[in-house]
Amino acid sequence: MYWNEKYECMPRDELKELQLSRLKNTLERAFYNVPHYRRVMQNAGFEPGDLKSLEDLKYLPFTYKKDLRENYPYGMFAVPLSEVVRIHSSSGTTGKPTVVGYTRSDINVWTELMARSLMTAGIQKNDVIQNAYGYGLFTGGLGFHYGAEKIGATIIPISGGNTKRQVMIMKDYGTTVLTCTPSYALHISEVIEEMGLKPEDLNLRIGVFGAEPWSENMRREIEGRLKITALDIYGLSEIIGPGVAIECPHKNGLHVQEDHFLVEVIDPKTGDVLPPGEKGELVFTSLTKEALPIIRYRTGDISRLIAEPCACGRTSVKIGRIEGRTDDMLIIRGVNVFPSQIEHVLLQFGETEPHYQLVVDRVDHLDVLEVHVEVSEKMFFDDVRSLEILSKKIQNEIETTLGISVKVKLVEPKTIERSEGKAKRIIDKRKI
Ligand code: DLL
Repeated sequence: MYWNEKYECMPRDELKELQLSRLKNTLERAFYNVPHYRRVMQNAGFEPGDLKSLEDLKYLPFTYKKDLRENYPYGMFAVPLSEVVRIHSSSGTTGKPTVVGYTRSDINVWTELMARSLMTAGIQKNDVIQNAYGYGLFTGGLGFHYGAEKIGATIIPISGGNTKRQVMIMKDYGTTVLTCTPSYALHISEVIEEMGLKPEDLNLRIGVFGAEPWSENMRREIEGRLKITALDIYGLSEIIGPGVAIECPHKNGLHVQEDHFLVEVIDPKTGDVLPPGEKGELVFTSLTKEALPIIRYRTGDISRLIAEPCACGRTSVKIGRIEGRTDDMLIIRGVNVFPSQIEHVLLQFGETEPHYQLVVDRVDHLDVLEVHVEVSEKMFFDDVRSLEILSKKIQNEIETTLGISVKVKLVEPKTIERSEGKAKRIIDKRKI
């Protein structure tokens, strides 16, 4: 079942022509409306008119998360704010978030892509979708919401959290599709058991999970516990949100919505474009976005291109499951966290030393982040009460910055292992 067969199954020659003409428009839009793009393109000696074929894309400079940060909040927008109908944002590398904007047409495109994605996953008009992705600045909640309404399915905009209520609603409202992060799906499956229910007591049949890394093992676990088909969805705010790529039930890679995004895989060290099959960093270029055109965006996500035709009939190239990141970004309960954000907070406190470690674990399938930080010699001999107050203060500050709960553990001076090279700041005990 296709939502838009014309584009989902477009012959590749035709698709390439469409991509080229859309790419030309995007370059012009960016060059003439975004000072950052004009500057970097001029520095690279490449102007929009120089683009003759899709292969010329490799001459264009990359765009990085830091470019969005440096142009915070609206400097990368190619339209006046009066044309922007929605803002979303995600975590930045040091405190400042990345702000993304959408024109009415961008929202329509996103909705179309989410409608296609849901249909690709096998979801139909008569499904009842329980959307447990967070609603708000995060793109997950609203992205799924509008796509589900578009295909005429029934959406339950429950957002994340309050798991017992999730289960109760799942049972009482006859939910057939669950959308959330894969770790939350596992947690929900446990609570279902704790509440004395079995998958057979529910109507669930499909899950669409993403926003964080997961594995084939985790898929098997979720499918076994919930008795559903679990499919992977990929996206990022800078490109549009969820719906950049989605698995079909053949479970052999995620179809990229190539009429709206160009995908490349590059060697993260040299920047060279790699052929299909080779592992590297995903780089996306938007083809139709108005408010925030984005050229060769370095996602930091590691994957590979799968060019073989898919049995589902869609002609798009696919990407393999995300296998890791090129940087130290952690995803904790679906929220992107950079260690530098935490360091930034810690350095504001004179009572601590700049030696810290982030210990991440999964307890009952939920991510737990513990920040271990050394206190100064002087502080260490203070009374327990002042240490407690300090720990609480740090915890509050980090929680305000990251928007997720953390535990703070103050440790004795000189107990965090010193390194002679790159500091080992992260101990990730999660098994995915
Ligand atoms: O996580 C958008 C999204 C929402 C995708 C709901 C899927 C479902 P950001 O908050 O900007 O956007 O985070 C983007 O999350 O660069 C990846 O590192 C990671 N990510 C997203 N989907 C997957 C996935 C949303 N399926 C960052 N597998 C990306 C692994 C994923 N990592």
